[in-house]
Amino acid sequence: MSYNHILAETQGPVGIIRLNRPQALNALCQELTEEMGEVLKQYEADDAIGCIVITGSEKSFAAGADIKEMQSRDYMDVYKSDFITATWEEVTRCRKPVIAAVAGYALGGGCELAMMCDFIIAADNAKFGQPEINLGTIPGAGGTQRLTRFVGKSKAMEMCLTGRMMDAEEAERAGLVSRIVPLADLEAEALKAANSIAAKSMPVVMMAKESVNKSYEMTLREGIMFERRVFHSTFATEDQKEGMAAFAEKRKPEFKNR
Ligand code: DAK
Repeated sequence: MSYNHILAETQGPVGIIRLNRPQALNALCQELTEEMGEVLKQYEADDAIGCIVITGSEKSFAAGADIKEMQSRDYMDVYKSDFITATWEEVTRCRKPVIAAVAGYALGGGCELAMMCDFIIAADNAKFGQPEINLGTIPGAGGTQRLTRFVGKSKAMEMCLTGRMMDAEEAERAGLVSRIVPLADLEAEALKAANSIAAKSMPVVMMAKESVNKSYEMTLREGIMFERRVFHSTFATEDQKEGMAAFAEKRKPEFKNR
């Protein structure tokens, strides 16, 4: 299936979404977010897919929501239509892991989209920022909340109030990205990570993802109890039996996703 603003392809067990609006530095227009949401749902439903990668171009992951599309909308319009929220947050509904492979600009909604993914691998030319303040607005897809959780109040506040961009080195130091790779290796490294995840037991990967995400929503005591219960439940899977047997027998596990 072909789309107007993204390229979707699968490579083995990895579903790839490439944002593809080069003339607008991959600005996230409504149609692009609808296309992305549709493909994410397909990958979620496809048992052959074990991990998803969202990426952009070498110059830009995404330079934000499409400012030209947004500029003429008024309050009642965005409020009543729950402006773009419906399609934007599809990535947060994925139970399978989603990796953001970011090169170039990840600004505004682009930074927010990357932060909605499970982790970010950054090329050495990546630049992150929440420049909405320069447009007379504020982040609207989680920037004030997720960025603060990633990098702490002081840096998040500075970025949201001044619109200053962070380069890849600063983003890694601050904990926004899991690691930096040379631009030329970004796709290969993201695919390597995605293939490594896809080779594990999918239900157990989903349990691990859910458990890490709970740490954002629960107290430590509740989160640890949630983890404990999920940990116990992995012992009901065939894959836990296989994983531990394979270790004891000094062979590679063959997970059946059961
Ligand atoms: N929207 C529309 N077009 C954009 C764009 C954007 N965000 N960013 C770049 N473009 C377009 C430029 O207008 C230009 O188009 P032409 O003039 O050639 O037609 C083309 O892309 C190339 O851009 P530049 O000529 O500006 O390229 P430079 O290399 O000189 O500069 C730049 C690159 C990234 C520094 C610059 O383009 C820039 O500052 N762009 C805007 C960045 C920005 O302010 N981003 C935040 C947008 S607000 C929500 C969800 C999300 C959001 C809100 C709500 N809900 C779920 C409720 C998100 C809001 C935002 O992201």
